Amino acid sequence: MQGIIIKGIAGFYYVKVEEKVYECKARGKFRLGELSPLVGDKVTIAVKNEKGVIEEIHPRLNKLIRPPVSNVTQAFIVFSVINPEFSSDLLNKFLVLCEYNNIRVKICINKIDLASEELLESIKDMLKNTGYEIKLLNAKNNVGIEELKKSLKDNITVVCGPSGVGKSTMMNSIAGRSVMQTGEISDKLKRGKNTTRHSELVEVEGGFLVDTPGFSSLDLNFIDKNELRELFPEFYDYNGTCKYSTCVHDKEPGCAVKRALEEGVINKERYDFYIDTLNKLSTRRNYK
Ligand SMILES: Nc1nc2c(ncn2[C@@H]2O[C@H](COP(=O)(O)OP(=O)(O)O)[C@@H](O)[C@H]2O)c(=O)[nH]1
Ligand SMILES: [Mg+2]
Ligand SMILES: [Zn+2]
Repeated sequence: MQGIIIKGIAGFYYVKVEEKVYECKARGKFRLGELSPLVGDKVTIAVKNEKGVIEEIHPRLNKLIRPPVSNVTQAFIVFSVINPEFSSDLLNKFLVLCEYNNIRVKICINKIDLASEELLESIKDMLKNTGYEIKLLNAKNNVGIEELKKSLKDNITVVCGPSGVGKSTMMNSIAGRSVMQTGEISDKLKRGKNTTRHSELVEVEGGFLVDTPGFSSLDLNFIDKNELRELFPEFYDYNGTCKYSTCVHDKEPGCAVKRALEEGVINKERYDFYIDTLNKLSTRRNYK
């Protein structure tokens, strides 16, 4: 039978096959080898007396480290306008990570009940010509939730962003039931109780949602500096139009990206973030 791993706890994997969930062990070869099962994996299992064994792990589309989940196709990157304050640097890091893993993105700006128009305009301006979708939400009052729901079908969607922005509130609104604990206290408890948090796929609207722990920093150190330019969608239009094909859009003459920057077509904050990241990757001192 073929199914998907929705949860893993203490050596057991819970594999959903159509409407049924089977508790499975992994075959020995997976425990010894490099490849061990991950939540999100599509697997082939053999079942005997209701007990399953994972026989095969199907090729992965991608593999995230934090949270440990595979085959993620979509990300809701959640920030709040305030409490905690919006960080364009952290948003840009999330965007680069999603590009790297080929994950479609919806940027969710939450707590718009507390919003200043000015901030929203500046976020939109920063992301002009990137193609990223921006959704404005008031998760606590179900504003903007319906549209997100419609995009879940057939996707594994991670909900990521800093702690306290409203990810759990949003997931509960989307699911229409309490699938996640919300509020500061639960976050503190979670951190205290389980240092190793397991991820879990929650089935909603014909797709799966995954919660992630709140990040206050992200590591981009593993990215090849020569590939970084491919992770900025607003540069795509200029592929092959710089004077040098190896142009990393930094100090080279005849750079089409820099021209677009000067013309205001590419946003300066995004470009500066790109150069800053490029420089950090070039020196590679544990870039955090
Ligand atoms: N004002 C306002 N508060 C919100 C909204 N969404 C969530 N919150 C509050 O923000 C706090 C953190 O929410 P939570 O979902 O636990 O955030 P998480 O850490 O990202 O999972 C809670 O007190 C929520 O009630 C919103 O749209 N507006
Ligand atoms: Mg939470
Ligand atoms: Zn260039």
